[in-house]
Amino acid sequence: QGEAVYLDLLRDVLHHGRRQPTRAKVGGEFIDALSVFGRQVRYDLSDRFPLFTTKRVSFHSVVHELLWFLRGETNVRSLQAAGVTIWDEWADEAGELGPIYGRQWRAWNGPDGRVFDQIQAILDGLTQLRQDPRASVGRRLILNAWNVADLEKMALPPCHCLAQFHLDDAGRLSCQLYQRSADLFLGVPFNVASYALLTRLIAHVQGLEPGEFIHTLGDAHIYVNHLDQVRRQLERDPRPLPRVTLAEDLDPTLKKVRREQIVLEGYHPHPALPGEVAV
Ligand code: UFP
Repeated sequence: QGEAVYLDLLRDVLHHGRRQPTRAKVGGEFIDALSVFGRQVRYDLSDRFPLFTTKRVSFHSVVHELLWFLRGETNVRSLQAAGVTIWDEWADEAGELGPIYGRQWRAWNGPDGRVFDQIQAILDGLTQLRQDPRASVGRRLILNAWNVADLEKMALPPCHCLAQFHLDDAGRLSCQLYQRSADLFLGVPFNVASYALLTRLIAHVQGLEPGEFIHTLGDAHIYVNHLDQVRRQLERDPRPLPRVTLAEDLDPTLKKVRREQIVLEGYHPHPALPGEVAV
């Protein structure tokens, strides 16, 4: 059961995390967090989907945000039109977030004026690799959002910085993410679902089976204003994970995937546990 490993991590940080000051604020005041440094959690993607059940996670928001990244967008207006407000705190008056994930994934600007579409490069790399398992891209399928030259223009430096994809000899596609900073209560359930879905989408358009999502965490923390909710969440019994099915005719570039082409089934979570986000 995939969710148990996440709950173990929550318990680990609740019991062994060191209380640290942070730069983040809640209600205008600095907030501390219980924090550990360096953890790794694995989720099997071959059957069920890791959308956690011990509190409701908004799959709607996960899907819209990921499709927005995949379209290369960095303005919150189209997310807001879909009822998704998760990026609003960081946007300027025009709704802009600067060159965050969408820009880096789809249009990383090279120093010589060339523009790099990292998602398309991964799709093309997998196409090559399916034809030739010795293709040189085999261990180089990297999606990197940490563009040092652009960091100061971003509303928030990337938390999920770098992902590597991996195709095994059985045709299974796995993904390992390095997340430098992880808000375990609010951010991580979302991040896990998002990368699980990205892996499923890439596997689907390449005719591959989904393998594992491996989540490697730098600073893994629980903000102290979330401790009561975390204790309540840990008292709940996880339920069977849901399933996600994808339409057969997804856009092979993943730029024009539509919300209704991604269907969640069998999701019966415990009620939501609201918590205020540290900004
Ligand atoms: N955070 C996540 N996941 C995300 C995201 C943000 O956990 O996808 F965008 C959290 C981590 C941290 C804060 O609590 O947001 C970012 O702050 P900092 O840049 O100081 O690490």
